[in-house]
Amino acid sequence: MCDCGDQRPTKMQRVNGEETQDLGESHVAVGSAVTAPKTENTALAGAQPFGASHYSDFLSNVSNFKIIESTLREGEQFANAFFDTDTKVRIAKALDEFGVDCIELTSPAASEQSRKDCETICKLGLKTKVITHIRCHMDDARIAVETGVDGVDVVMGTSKFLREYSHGKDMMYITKSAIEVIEFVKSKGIEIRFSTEDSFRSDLVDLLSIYQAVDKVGVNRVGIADTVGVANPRQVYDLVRTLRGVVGCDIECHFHNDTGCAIANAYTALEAGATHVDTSVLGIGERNGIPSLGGFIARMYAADRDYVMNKYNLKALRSVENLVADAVQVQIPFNNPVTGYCAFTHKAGIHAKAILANPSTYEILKPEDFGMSRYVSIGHRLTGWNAVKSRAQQLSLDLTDEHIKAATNRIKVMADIKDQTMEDVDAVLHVFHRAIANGQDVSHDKVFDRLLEQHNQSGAVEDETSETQAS
Ligand code: HCA
Ligand code: CU
Repeated sequence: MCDCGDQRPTKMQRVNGEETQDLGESHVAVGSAVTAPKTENTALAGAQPFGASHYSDFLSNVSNFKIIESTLREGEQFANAFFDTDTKVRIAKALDEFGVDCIELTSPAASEQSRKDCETICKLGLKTKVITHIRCHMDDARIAVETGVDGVDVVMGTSKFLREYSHGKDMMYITKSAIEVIEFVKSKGIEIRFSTEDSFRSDLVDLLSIYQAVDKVGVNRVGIADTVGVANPRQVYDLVRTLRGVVGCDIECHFHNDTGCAIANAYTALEAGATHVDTSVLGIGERNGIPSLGGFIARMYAADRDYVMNKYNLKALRSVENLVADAVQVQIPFNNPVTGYCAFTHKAGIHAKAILANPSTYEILKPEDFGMSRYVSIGHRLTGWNAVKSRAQQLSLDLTDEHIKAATNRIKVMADIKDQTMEDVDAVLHVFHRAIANGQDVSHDKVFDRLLEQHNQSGAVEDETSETQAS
């Protein structure tokens, strides 16, 4: 199994939520009773803490979009990817379990095994539609329609780069081939999409004329592909909005992430009227890939939590990511949306205080909706007494606010030298608690240092015993 997520710093406390992670011994997992945030009781309860109040375009599909999950097609183009049949089946089932609308598979014309795998996946009886992805060519189309797929995605390069250096065909030839393939696939009762590769470096007039021509012959979707990752959200909005006025069919969008705009572009495309977005798990694909399923889902959740929660099984995200990470031998990125190891960890004292009072203050995603947990990091110089107090309460140590503030100062002094583990923080609290019970004055550095040393030497077990005796 992937060990992603095991690097969690040792100075965190879990403040609520279901425990779903395999935390190491130094990680303190605490029940929700003491610090469960009281969202319902706050003045903000009536507000919509997890949804951005968005004004929207009348064409916007941010609350009505479909995901074409391309881990088994674009993802197979990732440098590290080699999926054997069993792995493909497991990924397909995991994506089905998550609830994506379609999965896209490598062309059956790519290799004999690709063709067989395509047939195998079609026979799994998944709820998700199974689509394959082919060149705009009758030879490929004939093979594709025999595999049992629900849909075929066709693509052909239209930019001058690709027309000149890749296939060498002109727009007339491209349009003619597209219509031939579309009519053939449709005649078999199979869904068909036509996309232009490198759309953002293609001539706008060429693009609109070919999309119009394929729409006229009844294509189910047209696709825009930012093959090289050159587009920015504003360009995306303009192109999709223009296309929306020209065709009646659905619009799919495919964005590469070379300049880090893939998810923003996908979101903007939906705002402009696109209907389908391509993703892959962890964003794997050619070069640095396309929108990650998890990042895209996080973005859409922030726009319309109800739509996303009702449609997708968000708690399955982590396992599908782990499955794919293992298959292509990468770690889950530390800053991954939702599942990155610190995605729900709050550190600064000001943040911790507010989070403990109401998580909506600093969270737009609710970790428990994704089967994740919220953490507060305590043992550092930016810590605050509210977080320390919450930890003392979890340890059932009865300390006044003044004592907690004094303990917090101690923690800061120690954390100025190096970050403190949760055990270090707990030791300070235990020393304070015991000293006060015994009438010792811990405001003297020497007294405190001696007691702390004694505590550390005697060990936590003995401490617990004296704790019970003292109280
Ligand atoms: C590629 C093809 C593609 C196709 C996208 C699509 C792209 O270059 O590998 O079918 O819409 O990025 O253009 O992935
Ligand atoms: Cu691509």
